[in-house]
Amino acid sequence: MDDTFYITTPIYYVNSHPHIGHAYTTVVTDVLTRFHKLFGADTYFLTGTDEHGQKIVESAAKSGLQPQEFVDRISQEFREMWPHLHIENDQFIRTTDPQHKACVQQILQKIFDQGEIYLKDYQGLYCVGCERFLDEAELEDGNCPDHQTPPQLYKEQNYFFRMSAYQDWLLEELKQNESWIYPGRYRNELIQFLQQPLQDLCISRPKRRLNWGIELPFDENFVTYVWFDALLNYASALDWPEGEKFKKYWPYVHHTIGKDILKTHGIYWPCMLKAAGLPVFKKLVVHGHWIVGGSKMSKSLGNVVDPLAMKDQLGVDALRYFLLRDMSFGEDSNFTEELAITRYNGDLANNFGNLLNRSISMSRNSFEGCIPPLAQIGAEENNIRNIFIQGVETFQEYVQSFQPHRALEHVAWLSSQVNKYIDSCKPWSLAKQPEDRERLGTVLYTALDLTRILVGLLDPVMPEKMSEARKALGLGTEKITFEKLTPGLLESGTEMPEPKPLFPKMKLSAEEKPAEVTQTEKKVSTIPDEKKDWFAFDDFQKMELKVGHIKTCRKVEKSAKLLCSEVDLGEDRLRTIVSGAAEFYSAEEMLNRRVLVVANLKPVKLRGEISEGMILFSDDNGKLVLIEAPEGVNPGVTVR
Ligand code: ME8
Repeated sequence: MDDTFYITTPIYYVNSHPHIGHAYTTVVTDVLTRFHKLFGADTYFLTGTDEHGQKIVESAAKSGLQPQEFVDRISQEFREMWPHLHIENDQFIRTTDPQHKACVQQILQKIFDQGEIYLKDYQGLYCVGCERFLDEAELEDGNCPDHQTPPQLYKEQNYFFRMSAYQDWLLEELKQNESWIYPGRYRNELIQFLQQPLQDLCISRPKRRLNWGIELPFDENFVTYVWFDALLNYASALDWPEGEKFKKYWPYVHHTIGKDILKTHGIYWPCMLKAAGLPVFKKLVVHGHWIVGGSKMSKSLGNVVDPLAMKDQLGVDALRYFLLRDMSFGEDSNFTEELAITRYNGDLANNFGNLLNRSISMSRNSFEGCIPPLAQIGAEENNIRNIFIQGVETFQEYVQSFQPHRALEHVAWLSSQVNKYIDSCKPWSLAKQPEDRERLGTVLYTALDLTRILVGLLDPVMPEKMSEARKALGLGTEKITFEKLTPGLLESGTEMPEPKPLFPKMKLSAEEKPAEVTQTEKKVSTIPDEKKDWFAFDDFQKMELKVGHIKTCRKVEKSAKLLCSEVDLGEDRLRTIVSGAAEFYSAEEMLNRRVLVVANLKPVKLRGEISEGMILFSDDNGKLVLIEAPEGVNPGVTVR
């Protein structure tokens, strides 16, 4: 194992809020960093945000903000999210950082001076979601396969990087270096892709179409293509070319990415590095996607899971554990609240948590609150100690081969071995016979000692919970070093405080509150800064929501915003309801719509009109869209 380890996450687009997919990549990267630290490596962990390009400009415009203000805001959300998830990154880079921009320009100039960038007329199909030109062959029914939208046809003059010149070299590298891309099937995918001629890469956008980007150093009429800009963050963050960090960490660079950006990282990036005269990355580590409700999470599908909501429900460390344990690295995996809670109850509450709790309780009860003395160890102790010595090695191998799910599966297995050992030695029976006291001490010592090793192995995944576990074992707050993860090093006689369950069993809220489960899964991330101000179901019951039918509608005089509607709610009269939607809907457009109405809102007077209820709209950063009731539902029907 190298004693230096540099690892990066993708830098995330700031066109939408952080979701559980971003959280997964960042948690995996954090955990891998912490493990390498545990194994004694000097580590560096980089994450950040990708802030240029057409997608960002379009999102900023939708929010009614200037691009800079918009990216500042969302980038801050990512930055603030990570400590909530116990992420300890060494650096957070933004592609709008001046130092990054200078680095991009310097590298572009270098490649341009080498004659590997040229200008030509171009026509291509551009997917804004992917921020790249697509080949015709990639389209499915004329749509981008990832975004299900048709690409836009652009005809323009642009600068191109002679990527095709690197095809043979890249193919050879991929064939020679079997462990370069992990898991191997992604390497095969890249090799397969390179069976077709590699096209040169369009690396500019004319400013008249897009001016939110890094200006090309050799032509002020163009900005840099967002992927060419973004990929270079991995080097610019280390102060390429002369920075100390660059010299120290670059030879050990590992990139963690989702499979959606395999091509940019596995094709564009090595070619760019080669052209810039930089050594290529050491390893590209590719994971699959979290699937929610049968599809990859996406804002447009409305199936985005908010990491903070999930963290509030499960606890941060248990969420981290679930993410790592349940996704076989490289494969897609389903995300449901039910799976998360089942995993929590199985591995954490029933297996590991129970082991910790019962070992401490039994020891405290029989040995005056202290870790028992270790007497003669027998065949059972030797056996389980050997399992652990081998187990720690196996665990390390899994981590170093980027199989965190396997590593955690192995810990769960080790934990169940100790539980079995306790069950077979029956300390509760030994406690009844004074002549078995030495044996009792040995059994309980062994259980506690091996639990200590598990705590050390789980610390990178659940740092806060394992700090509590160390305190519970009387070990103090200091982390257990890797050399100490071997049996027999627990100190007898150490006092242990009364244990509190570390992972109290959780109820599946699906059994009790099915509506809430669906809501959590389908919720669009809102990233609240503070804990949510939840209100009880009984309070919700107080609200009368009804289907209404708009019979008349007019603009309220001398008001730019207000519309006044007469609404049929299935009562013997029509209600007058005032809405602040005149900027988005004309009175004619409102007429005859079936809408959702809060029917028991206290009447108020607005600009002289009495309003007896509220018509519901979605409010997308100030843009109101009417929420309509389904066809065929009669006025007055209750909504819940
Ligand atoms: O692609 N499951 O940014 P991005 C698992 N800016 N991981 C997921 C996921 C899901 N459903 N959805 C997203 C970009 N991710 C570029 C990267 S790097 C130089 C530029 C994670 O905000 C996963 O790591 O679209 C994926 O590769 C990344 O977020 C895409 O983030």
